[in-house]
Amino acid sequence: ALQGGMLFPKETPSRELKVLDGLWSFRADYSNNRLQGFEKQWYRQPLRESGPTLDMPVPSSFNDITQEAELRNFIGWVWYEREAVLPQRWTQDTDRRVVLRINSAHYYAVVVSWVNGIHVVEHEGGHLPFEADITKLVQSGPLTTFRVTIAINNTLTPYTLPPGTIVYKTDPSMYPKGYFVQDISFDFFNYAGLHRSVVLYTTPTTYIDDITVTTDVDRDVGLVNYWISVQGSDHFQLEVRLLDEDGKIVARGTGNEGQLKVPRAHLWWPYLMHEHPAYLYSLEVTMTTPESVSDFYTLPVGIRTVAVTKSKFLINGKPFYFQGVNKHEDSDIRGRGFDWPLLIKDFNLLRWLGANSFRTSHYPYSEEVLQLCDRYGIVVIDECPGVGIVLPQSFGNVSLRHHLEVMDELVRRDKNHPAVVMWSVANEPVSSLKPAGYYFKTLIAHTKALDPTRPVTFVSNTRYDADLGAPYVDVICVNSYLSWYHDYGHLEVIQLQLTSQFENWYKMYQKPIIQSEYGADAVSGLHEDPPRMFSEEYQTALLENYHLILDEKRKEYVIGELIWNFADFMTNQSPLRVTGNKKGIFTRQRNPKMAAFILRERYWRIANETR
Ligand code: BDP
Repeated sequence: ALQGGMLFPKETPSRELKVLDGLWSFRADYSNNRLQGFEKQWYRQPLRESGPTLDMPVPSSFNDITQEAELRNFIGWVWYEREAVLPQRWTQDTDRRVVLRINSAHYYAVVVSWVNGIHVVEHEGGHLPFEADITKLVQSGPLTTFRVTIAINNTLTPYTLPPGTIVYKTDPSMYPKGYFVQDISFDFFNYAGLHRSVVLYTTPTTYIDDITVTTDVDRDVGLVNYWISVQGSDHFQLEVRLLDEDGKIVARGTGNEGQLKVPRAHLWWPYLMHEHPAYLYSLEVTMTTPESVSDFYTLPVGIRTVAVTKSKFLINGKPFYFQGVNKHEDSDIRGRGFDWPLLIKDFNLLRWLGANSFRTSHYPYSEEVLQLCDRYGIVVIDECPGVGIVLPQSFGNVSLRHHLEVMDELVRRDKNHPAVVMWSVANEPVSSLKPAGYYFKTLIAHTKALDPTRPVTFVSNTRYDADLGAPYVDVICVNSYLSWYHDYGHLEVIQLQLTSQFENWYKMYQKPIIQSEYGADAVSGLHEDPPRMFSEEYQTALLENYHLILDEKRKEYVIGELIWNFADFMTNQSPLRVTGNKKGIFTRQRNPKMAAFILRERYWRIANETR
């Protein structure tokens, strides 16, 4: 079980925040064993004293920043360092806690972080935040300038999420001595670095550590259940107030847990499903102690329900159809690094498209993304980094234990977002392997225990009658690439094959189905009529064939369609990929291909039908 909460760090009247974005000093450790940084203790002194450094922007992947192919493809430890100047009151007032938070250090990362050369925290896993309480360190002397050093390793093993393997090439007639490459079974570039902000923030010494909110609806009364944990002292009082969008108090409560009742509640509705979608209340939590310490934290709350029947996905009791996309955190130069302009552009494109949902393929996205989904009413299938699970070892106990922990961390971080309506524990695992039954049974049961309010799934490309994990999911998510990876060039088989696909799965499991991926590569600007693979016409024609069958089956038990992919994205180099995966309906620079207009027309038509 995890210790402590992971509330999004923000300024409140009792909390300060210092964002350490900008230029950091950087060095990749090219020594043969990649361990020179540890052996020579680079963290003891400013990094520039142990050798040359690069200027590295944070947040960003490091891979595409320089002109060095060696750095783009680097595997091993990289070192980041910068100084932070702290206000005197942070280092002198002992009624304050100072916390270092790393929002993500990608990819697989054992992050070792030091403050002034003193080890403070390690973490495994590239997409979820972790923290260290550094109060003692910053309050131990007269210093107000601190050096933060972070070492990140992007090596994947069969036991990391996602998994990978290092392959040593030992034939001296073909490869230099010590040569190795990383083998991965997932289709996106293994970007690495400090992909999200590193921040310092303060709380009082007795503080609100975590808040959990679940919601329900009883006729027109909204029910908001809350649990609050406080750390630092046993003597405190808690008050909660729920405010509507006009700032009017609609309910009050006291104590660690309780239920707030909101008469005539405004429900949180998805985009396009209601004239006022995404209604958010604010839960203001106030903690006070007899010594008159106070802490304040405000959480946005969307009141909504989620339920799954044999053939429907219900939000607030009404059937919801996922018309949306799969995404990646991916763009030119910054790789997987967080970027506000890109983010807002993507949301504007989603709304232009009439998309009401996306899946966070194939890893948890930044918290800012989910906050915007809450505000815009974009529904999210929240996926953990369980992608490329194909090796038998990756279904063993070591992997399972780590996977359970990642779900602990994911649910802890994202549990309060109304936009998140379902967890996805994996993408395209080889779920026909014998241990997959136990693996998914355990993983899904664990996730449901962590969060009994949301359905759980994983995304399958296994045959319906060979999938040992499917019995445990609430919703069947199927990927298929008809007339792309099979019968390529033969658009005429799609309708028949897709019909069989849906009917087989439904007959076997009697659960609602999402077409969780489908698509075709198209090189923007490549035109061919009659359509040929890789042209925009082929991509469009393929989608149109899928849509004919989706239109039939969505009247029955198909509850969604998520195109692969929202935008072109970078992958490893391979003869299958023309500088990356080109299945985007937008280019990597977010310009529309023909397919974007087809989908736009379709999504708005479906929205208008059901409104
Ligand atoms: C699916 C994967 C996705 C790939 C896609 C493709 O889930 O990550 O990018 O195929 O090959 O199998 O385009």
